[in-house]
Amino acid sequence: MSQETKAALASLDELRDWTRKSLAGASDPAAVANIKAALFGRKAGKVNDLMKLLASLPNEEKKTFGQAVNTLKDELTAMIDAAAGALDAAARDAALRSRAVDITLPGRRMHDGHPHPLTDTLETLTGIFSRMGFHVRTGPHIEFEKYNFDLLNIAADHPARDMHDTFWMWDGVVLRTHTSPVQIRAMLKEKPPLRIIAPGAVFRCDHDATHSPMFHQVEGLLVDRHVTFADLKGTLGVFARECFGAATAVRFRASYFPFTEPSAEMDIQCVNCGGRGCNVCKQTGWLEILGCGMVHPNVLRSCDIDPDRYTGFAFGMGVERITMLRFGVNDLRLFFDNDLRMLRQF
Ligand code: 2NL
Repeated sequence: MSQETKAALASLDELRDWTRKSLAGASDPAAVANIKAALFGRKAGKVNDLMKLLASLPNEEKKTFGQAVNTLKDELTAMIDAAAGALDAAARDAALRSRAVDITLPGRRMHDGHPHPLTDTLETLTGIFSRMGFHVRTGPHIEFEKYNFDLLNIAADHPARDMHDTFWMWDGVVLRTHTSPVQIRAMLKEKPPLRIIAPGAVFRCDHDATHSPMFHQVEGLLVDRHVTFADLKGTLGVFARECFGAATAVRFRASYFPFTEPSAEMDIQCVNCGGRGCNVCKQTGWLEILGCGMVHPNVLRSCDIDPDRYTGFAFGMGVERITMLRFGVNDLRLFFDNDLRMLRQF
């Protein structure tokens, strides 16, 4: 092999070494691009310069050298691609690392929403009576004095008016003090047989540890032919067992309401002590949970229902009181503070 060809082949090795070193020192894609241009640039490229050597070589050795140049070209291209690829991967790696999320950190706790305990009780109570065939009826919070008092056998000079510390809106218009007007409206509009349940907010001008100016009631009314006090006791006994458990004992005590005669209050065996006596039931073993009675003939008459043909029973209960018993809450005001530390316990 001629001296010229040996020298030419040696310059190929030099170029390979130069490329390797240059690429090793290249720290970004631009540096790699510069090296590529220095090798393959159309005018000043080192690989093009090699081809110029070809002319000076003996003819029979040109093929060997030409093949060696082609092999080198492939090698250099591969080296450049590898270097560019490595820099690319490193850049991508760095970018990902800078945005890294520590998946071992604890997540942020999501709190599920749920109905307010009073809503839960309201729905439980209306659910029980709905399944017994009562229809839910609602009415306005602002009521006529007539529907809230007069038609309920509570005359203007009736002492029972003082029992209800009434918010007066205008002459003859009040914030309803009970949900009875809903049932009055039902009796005036829909004729017997009637089975309705009236849940909702009511208002009394009274505010202390055991009274809120706005609270909730569920009242019920059933009017039909031949309805007796036995129907009342049976229905409310079923209700007590559905609401407080199948083993719940009930008792009825005589009471007074102007809109019912006779009237009674229903107690259940204390949910806290089972009747043995504790501070929840004030050592009596019993808890009062509702008032009830046979609808007063005057009330039926004032709604154009003939008391000689129809009789009925009615009842009313405080939703806050029942919620306190169900969940063991001892202060009514906790229901209205909307303190999440309280509400999340349900
Ligand atoms: C109580 C007592 C009661 C009624 C509500 C009623 C309604 C009509 C006719 C007759 Cl339209 N009565 N409602 C009857 C007896 C008792 O509520 O302690 N509530 C919290």
